[in-house]
Parts: sequence; C-alpha cells; structure tokens
Amino acid sequence: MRAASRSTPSASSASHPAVTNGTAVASAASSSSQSSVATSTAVNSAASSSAQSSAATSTAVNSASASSTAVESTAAYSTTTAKAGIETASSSAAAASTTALSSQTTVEALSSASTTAVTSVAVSSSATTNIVTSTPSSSSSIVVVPSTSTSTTKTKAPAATNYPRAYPADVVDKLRDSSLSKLETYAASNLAGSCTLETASIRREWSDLSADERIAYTTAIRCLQTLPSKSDAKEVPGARSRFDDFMAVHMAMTPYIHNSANFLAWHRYYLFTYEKALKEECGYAGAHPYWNWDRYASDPVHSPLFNGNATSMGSASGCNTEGPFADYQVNLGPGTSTRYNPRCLKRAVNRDAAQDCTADKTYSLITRSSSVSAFQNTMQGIPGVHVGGHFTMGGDPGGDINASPGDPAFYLHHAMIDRVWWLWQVQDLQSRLTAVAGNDLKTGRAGSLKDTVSLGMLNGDVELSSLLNTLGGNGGEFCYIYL
Ligand SMILES: [Cu+2]
Repeated sequence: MRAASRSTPSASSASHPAVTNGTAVASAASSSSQSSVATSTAVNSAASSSAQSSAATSTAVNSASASSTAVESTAAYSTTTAKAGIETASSSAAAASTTALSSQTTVEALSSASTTAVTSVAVSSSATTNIVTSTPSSSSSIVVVPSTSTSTTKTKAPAATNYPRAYPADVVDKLRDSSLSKLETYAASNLAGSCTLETASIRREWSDLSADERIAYTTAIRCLQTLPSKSDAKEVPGARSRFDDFMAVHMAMTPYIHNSANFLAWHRYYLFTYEKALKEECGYAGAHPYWNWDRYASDPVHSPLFNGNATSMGSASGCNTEGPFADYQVNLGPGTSTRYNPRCLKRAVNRDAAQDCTADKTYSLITRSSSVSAFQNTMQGIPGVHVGGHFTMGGDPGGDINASPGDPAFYLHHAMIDRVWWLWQVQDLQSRLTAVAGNDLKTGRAGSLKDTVSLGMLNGDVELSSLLNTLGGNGGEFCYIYL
C-alpha cells in the first residue's frame, strides 16, 4: 500500500511552457519557410512538498523535490510542413516516491489502496436504481442513487444520476446535463438506425471510472503495446507494436490534420479506431474514457491521472517508472523519425499549461463560438485548450506535435477535445452536424463535407461528412455520447 500524503508543490514558475512551446508549435504548423525556432523553458515543478497527512494510514513522505525540468522545443522545417521535436530532460525524479490523495476525491482515495475493491454497477435506464458499492480494506459503504430515468423510449438519454461523478459538476458538465434535452429532441425525429440514445455507449471521465475499470483500460493498452506491428517495415522500421502503428500514422499525417478542415473529424475517427483496436484486439469492454482538464488543473502532478498509482497513467515527471506503463518504452520519434529509437516515456506535467484549459475557458469556447471556424480556431489557438492539454503532459513524446500519441495519455486528452466538439455540436445539432470550415491541407483547397479522411493503414478511408455525428456516423459504427 502506498504512502499517502497531500503535498503542495510550488505553483509559481517564471515562464509559461504552454505559450512558449505552443508558439514554437504554432509557427511550425503555419510556416513553410526554411527557418528554425528554438525555445527553452525551465519548468519548476514540485519544488517543495509539505506533507500533510490526509489519511489515517498515511505516512508523510517528504519528497523535498527540487525537480527542475527543462523543456526544449525545436522546430525544423521541411518543404511544406513542420516537424517539432521536444526533448525533455529532468534533473530529478523525486516525485516518484510521493503519492498525494486529493481530499475531495473519494473514488481516488478508495482506489489508491491496493487492497481496495471498487465495484461499480451501472444499471441500464430501464432499471430504476444504480448501486455503487465501494469496499475499502477496513470499511464498506453502499450508495444507492435513485434514477430519474424510467423511460423505455429509444430517444431518452440516460439520466446523469445513472453515472455519479467523482467530482462536483463544473460549468461544462452542467452545460452537458442541461443540453441533453436537445439531444433527445434531435433523436426523436432523426435517429432511425440501430444507434439510439439508449444503445449509445457513454464515454466517462477518468476519475468517474472505478479502479477496476481504469485498470481494464490500461491493461488493454499494454496489450496493444505488445501485439506485433502491422506497419510497412520499410516505411516505419522502428514500429514494434500495434500501439506504435497509431503513433506512426499520426506522425506521418501531422502536417495535414492540424489547423485544417479535418482536424476535429480526423482525430475523432483516429480515437474511435484506437478504441476499436482496444476492444477487438485486446478485449477491452468499456467505452473510451476522457480527461476533464479542469478537475486536475490546480494540481495535475498529484492528480489521479499522473500520481503514479496503479490506477493512474503513470509518473508526472521525468522517466515514467510507476503505474501500468512502467516498463513501456517509446520506440518512434522524436518528431517524424521512424527509426527504432527505444527510450523511456518522459513527462513534464505542470500546472501552468493546465490553466489554459479550465472549465471557464472551455465553457467560453463552447458557448461563444458561433461558427465551426471560430470554434476550431479558438480551440487550436495559442493559448487554447488543445495545446494547453498537450503541454499539461509535456515531455517526450507527449509534448511533441508529431509523436505525441506515443504517450498513452494523449488519447484521454483527445477524448476531451472530442467531447468539447460534441457538446458544441449538441447546442445546435441541425446546423452543426454538417458544419465544416478551414482548408484541406493536402489539396490547398477549402475543405468540404466530401473530403476524404484517411487513417492510412489503421482504418478505411471515409468521407468527412460521415464523421460529424457520434450517433450513427461512420456508417453506423459511431454510437456514443459523453457524460
Ligand atoms: Cu493530432
């Protein structure tokens, strides 16, 4: 069992890694000239830790970690595109021995105990109650949440009370809950196929998953990281696994799928295909989770995502030595290099970048963007929630525009990007399910619903128009909503 302490990292940092690195990335993505940009940012994370006991069994661990992380981004330009590689060197991995529990997070507190069994029973909407039983090592409690959903129609969204949240609802969550009636109205007259609001899977937030559900997800990813690659060995000689196949495709397509007409749709299709691989090749039974940035923005280093627990995505700083991916090695990159380059997964999780994707900023993005053009430009702007999430992780390859999917946390971040797009669409489904703006960066022409979206060797080509609706899009294969 891990020692538990509540630590307060030094919050201040002289510079702002998201902006600094983001600027490099942005200029890399929009320029075709021969130039190079190099920025260096010192990120002081977890400079000191004052341990306060937050659990009866906890041991105060004084990490006293003067962890200085240098994040350096360099952008080298090819003829038409940018390749940004970010090297991260950490002088200390002192955070490794410290685990903090967020006092407001009951689920996390329970799941951090290795002997804890958390069983979450989600009852379908035809039932009237849900039972969530949490059994920590020395006590047990039963929470019965009455369901308000007794409808058996195919157009009724599952009630929010069917899926209790581990954190208080933020303004974006509340917008989601209050917008469900719009989805139901739409579904009543538009959903004719097999995908309905009742059959749709529900993508939930990381902390809302039980410990078992989180481990099932990370176990499936570990499986994908061991299955042999199917990439062309001449094109991607360094690929060793199916996980690497996804990384390689993103690396190859980076110039055409960011700041483009297909940015949102391409990443939706990519994430769906990844989820499908987890299910079909590795037996994952759940829906893909997402990372609600705001929940951890005040202290991402000690969050349930990056605190190093068995139920997290691993370490926050330096070489990842903890959690489910402790023995995972990154094989490709940095940048667009496809040669075999095994190295540890490094993170530079920091609080500064997380301030660019708070709930207030996300809410503003959703409610003030009246066109898809405004929405996708604001989302990808500097600062903005897209880059903000990437640089909250930072590191190698997490902070690398090309190779970032080599960090498994990439997919949780992009699920939130997809959720925010979905919620923006839900505000006006009649017009926003056909809204497209920006350019097709392969042809240089204005993007259109007729554009082809390609995932290379990962999945078949599809028309962009078929990727806009999560309820029945992609020939009926898309069938999900978000909590
Ligand atoms: Cu991307």
